Amino acid sequence: MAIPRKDHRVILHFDYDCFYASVFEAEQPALKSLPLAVQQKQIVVTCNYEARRRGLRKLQLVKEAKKICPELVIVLGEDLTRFRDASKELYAFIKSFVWSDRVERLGFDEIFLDVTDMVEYNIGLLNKNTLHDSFFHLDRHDPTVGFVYNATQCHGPTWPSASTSASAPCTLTTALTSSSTSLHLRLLVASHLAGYMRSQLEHQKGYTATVGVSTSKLLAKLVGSVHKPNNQTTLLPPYEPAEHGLGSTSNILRFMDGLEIRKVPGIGYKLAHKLRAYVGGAAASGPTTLSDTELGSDTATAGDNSEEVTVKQIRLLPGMGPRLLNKILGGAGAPKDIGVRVWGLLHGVDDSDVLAGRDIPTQISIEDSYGKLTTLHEVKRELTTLTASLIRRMRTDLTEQNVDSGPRFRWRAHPKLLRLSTRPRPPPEADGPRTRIWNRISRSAALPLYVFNIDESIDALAEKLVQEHLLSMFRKLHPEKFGWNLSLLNIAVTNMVESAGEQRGSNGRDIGKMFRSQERVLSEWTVNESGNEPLANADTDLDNHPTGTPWEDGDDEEEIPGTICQTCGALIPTFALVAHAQYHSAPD
Ligand code: TTP
Ligand code: MG
Repeated sequence: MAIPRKDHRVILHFDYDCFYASVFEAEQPALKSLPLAVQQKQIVVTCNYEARRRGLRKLQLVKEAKKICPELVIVLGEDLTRFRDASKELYAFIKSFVWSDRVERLGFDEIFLDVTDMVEYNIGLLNKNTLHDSFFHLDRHDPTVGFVYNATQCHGPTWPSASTSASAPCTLTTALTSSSTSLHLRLLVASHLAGYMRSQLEHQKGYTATVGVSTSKLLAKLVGSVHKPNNQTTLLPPYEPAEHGLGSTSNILRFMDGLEIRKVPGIGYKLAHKLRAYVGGAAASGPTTLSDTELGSDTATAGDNSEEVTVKQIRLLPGMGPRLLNKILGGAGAPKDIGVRVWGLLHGVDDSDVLAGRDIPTQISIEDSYGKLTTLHEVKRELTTLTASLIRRMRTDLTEQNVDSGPRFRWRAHPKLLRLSTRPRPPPEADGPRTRIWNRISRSAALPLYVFNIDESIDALAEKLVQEHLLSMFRKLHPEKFGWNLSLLNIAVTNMVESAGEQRGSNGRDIGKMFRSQERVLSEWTVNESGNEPLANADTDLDNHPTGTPWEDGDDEEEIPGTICQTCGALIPTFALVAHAQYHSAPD
């Protein structure tokens, strides 16, 4: 089956190395030479490379880590403010290099960039006679801004690597003679931009990153992780199989084939489980055909599920294709075209665009986790603390200095809804071994206008919001006087409406009108039940992504932190849940 691709784009993926640890190192450079670990609850969520050299790894018990490295310096990383701030600062820095606004954040420490226009512009200016001494223009309007580079070869490692490659290494000669000439040249030029940006990031900001260069978000992210840390990898063409040849001539297929299926974004815990089980079942019962499978859907859940399975193993199973994948992966809650989508992913297909960055978040949420929260007195105290943080964040992220006459600050956007979520602990016996995430319950209501009063103190506003609104929302969520045992409280403001005409692409709604109608709603004090709200982006399974792309929405990072691990009690940001779950499932 022919799989069409959007190969004309050039996409970079940046992943900062040991991000949380690097944030502390950037604040205190002396830490760089010491083994450094960031602790949340009793877990080392990340550690720097000095610590990794001494045998430490991410997601290790603090106790164990100290045993391995008694001189370990441990810093506390439960307050995410510094990581969020650093992430925003680095995003702005990286964005400043890129011409298009297609710069998308994924979680705190990953960024995708669409640099197609910059690369094409620079290819247009290449001078065949001085390729060794080319100049990469970073500014279309100022020809002096840029850097010198050697356009006869790629910057940094490639996949396949120059030494192991059956195909020729990434040089301009191959770029100009290969059948996929322009693709080769685009990737070669992009690899120099990636190298330059990495060095600027390190020298100007003190952070190192691992970068992937390819034509889609999926491939750029996957190939980037081949050489870690502080390095980059370019996925070389050919990207298409030779016209009459076998699939193995495509470097995309060869690269994808070697990956464990769980590594592929979009194939999350659930899908990987079903695929592994299917492979286990197929191995046990001999070659399987589509009609075998059609005889009984139980095949999909039989078999040994502990084995790692590669993309190649799945792809080459007898009868494998979108139809069989639909049989294996379909079912309640799965998108109808799950088979086609996963078949595409196994072939490295991801047509999703790098999304333009927004500087106004879609929502702001603050939460905390608790070992035990059982009395109304404690709830009120915690709600007040969280609400004060929320209002502080609203003021930081949603206001700007007023250049006109009038008040000193103005709101750039107004959230319309206030949402309170809690997560009650289920009784122990109700909790099967596979339940990794407890459900949240939440209620929403119109956000009262007084919250936007900048002249009022944050503490007074927080007290008022809790007394007049949040406590009553809480009682509606938990009508019983006691007996509930909460593991989490989250307060969020959502349904952001940008102030008229301020933001590019803003639909310029009339805020005054909106608030007048909101007053009416408020006076009736209606509370909307949002029911059992599943954790957003809790896993990377495609069936959690109704849009059909394997990517989280970068703007939704405001939901971070995500959830508490039941096994170790650590607070895990949503984007890190998968890696964290793998940590617990890995044998010691
Ligand atoms: P990662 O990108 O997984 O890790 P990293 O950037 O620390 O290290 P690497 O060099 O291997 O990329 O996660 C980004 C940050 O997310 C990490 O610095 C700490 C945080 N995190 C958690 O808080 N809990 C977790 O379980 C994981 C995996 C990460
Ligand atoms: Mg990282």
